[in-house]
Formats: sequence, structure tokens, C-alpha cells
Amino acid sequence: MSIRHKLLKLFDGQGNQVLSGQLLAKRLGVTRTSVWKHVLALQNAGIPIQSVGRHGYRLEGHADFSLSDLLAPDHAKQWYTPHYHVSTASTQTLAKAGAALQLPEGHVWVAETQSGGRGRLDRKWESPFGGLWFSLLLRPKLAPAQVPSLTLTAGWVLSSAIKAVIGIDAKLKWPNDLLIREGKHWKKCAGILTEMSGQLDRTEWVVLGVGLNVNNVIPAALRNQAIALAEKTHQTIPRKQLFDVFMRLFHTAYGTYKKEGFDAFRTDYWASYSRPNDTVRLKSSFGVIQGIVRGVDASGALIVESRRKIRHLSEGEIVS
Ligand code: BT5
Repeated sequence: MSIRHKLLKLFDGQGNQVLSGQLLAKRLGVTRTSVWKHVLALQNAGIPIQSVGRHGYRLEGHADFSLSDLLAPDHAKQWYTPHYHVSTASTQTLAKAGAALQLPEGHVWVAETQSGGRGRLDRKWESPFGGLWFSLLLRPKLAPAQVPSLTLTAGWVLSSAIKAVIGIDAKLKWPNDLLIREGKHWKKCAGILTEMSGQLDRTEWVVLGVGLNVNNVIPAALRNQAIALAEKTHQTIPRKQLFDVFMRLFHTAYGTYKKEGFDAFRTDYWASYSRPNDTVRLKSSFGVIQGIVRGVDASGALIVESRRKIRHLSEGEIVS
């Protein structure tokens, strides 16, 4: 474990308590100047460590550094291989580089902060400290056309993991969002980005990027549309536990998916749907339509009733 990881771990579970430079230096076996330099590097990476005059340092907000435990040796037993970063531009970029290096499936890149987090269509994904941002490399033996429904499966697994760990019902919005109800409004707590490479009949790799707002502060500009789980629980949520449960449930679901396809998850997906049978506006390659969402089919396409016709949409997004 690097000095920086050890430094982060020392803040874990300390709440907003001030830790003196002297104490940190002693625990890390380095000088106080060295502590200061590492703190500065962490601050530059977006970790909210505050210098408190001459007294020392403290963390602002919800402190949870459980993710750095991914590097603990007991993780060698897992089906996946974690790579932990304090900060990076985007875990998608790291995972795609891993795919290009021919790494096998199961490698997963996790970061405390991302400076260039991405959503679909190159949209920006805000990734401050406190969220769960990771990208999982998969090499499924599937035709590329089947891959989008893997995103739906992952969304359903993520909502199951949230329910299992903190008891919150995060509902699904086709194709890749998780929403939480706030009064009359639905707010986004997570999004999934799937990127892939392959030929017509063969998938080479899939990178499944998961962004989940957990303990992070939502930037002001997104507050009317986005929410973090801790806003509901009013306490710091252990991100590693969420990650572990997601990875365990995903492993099982992925096995079923490879054998039976999305059909095995179709009923569960629909049971967790945010606005079943609601009228929505949808944007896809053939324009904008209005219709009633009636379900998802075995390929993961959205079934929409529009002007008394049933359509199956395999791509697009719900705009309102
Ligand atoms: C998504 O895109 O929802 C997919 C997000 C995937 C992020 C993960 S994090 C780990 C991995 N590394 C990456 O670089 N990306 C993946 P999309 O459906 O296009 O939604 C993007 C839109 O969501 C933005 O245009 C904003 O309106 C909104 N948004 C941005 N940041 C958000 C956040 N933290 N929480 C909720 N909404 C956000």
C-alpha cells in the first residue's frame, strides 16, 4: 500500500476529527513535511482534506475510505482483480487500456475521484470524492447486438445491491439509469456506461462503467435531477460493502445471463421499473415519439405503445 493510501486509511472512521501532522508522520514513518506534501497531492486530486492551521488535518464531509481495502490480500480470493486509484481521468480509459493489453475478464478499475468522468454520447459525469466509480472488463462470448441488454442486467443488479446493503429502493429507468423518488420527482443516483469492441458476430471486450452517487456531494447545477444515497440514509455508507455486494451478485447474474440471456431478468427488471405504464417522450435515431412504456422484451428493447401501435426500441433515451 502506498503512503497516500495509508494516509487515507488513517482518516477512515475519524469523522471530522483533526489529526495532527505529528501523529500522521509517526504512524506513516515519514517526516511532517512529507505528510504535508502527500496531503497537498491528495487535495489536488480532489480529496477534501483540510489543513487546520498548525493543528493538523481533517476531512470535510462524509469520510469513508473503505475502498482502499480493495488492495487487502484477502481480495486475492475474489473472482475479480481490483485496481485502485485515488484519482484518474476516467476508469473507462483505464479499463479500455487494460482490454488493449489483453487482460482477461474480471479486471476492475476503481477510483476515488475522476477528473474526466464520462456518460453516454461523451456527456460529462461528475465524479467527486465519496461516490463509487468503477469500470469492469468483460469478455462475454456474445454477439455485439446482445450486449446492450447486459447493461440492463447490470442496472438491475446494482439496484439489488443497493437494496441489500442499505434497504433503499432505487428504481430503473431504461436503459441505464437508477432513480430515487423524492416527493413527486425522480432523481438519478446512478448511471451505467457500456463500451465495447468486436466484429459483427463476435464481441472482443465489454467495459461496464458504473457511477453511483453514495456519500458524495451533488454539484449545485445537478441538484434538481441527481441524488446521493447518503442524502436518504443521513449517514456515511460503506462503499466497499456496496461494491462487494454488487460484484458478488453480478457474478451470479452474469453466469445466468450467458446461459439464458436477458429473458431470465426481464420480469425482475420490469418489477423494479421506475415508471411502468407511464407516458414518456423518447428520443431515438428515428426521431422523438411519445408513448406509454409497456415493458421490456427478451432482447432488452423497450416496448412502447404509441398511437395504438406497439414498438420495440432497441436504442434511444427517455427525455421526459
Ligand atoms: C450515464 O450517462 O449515466 C453513465 C454514467 C457512467 C459513469 C461511470 S463512472 C465510472 C466510469 N468511468 C467513466 O468515465 N464513466 C463511468 P448518461 O446517461 O449520458 O448521463 C449523463 C448525464 O447525467 C449528464 O449529462 C448529467 O446531466 C447527469 N450527471 C452527470 N453527473 C452525474 C452524477 N454524478 N449523478 C447524477 N447525474 C449526473
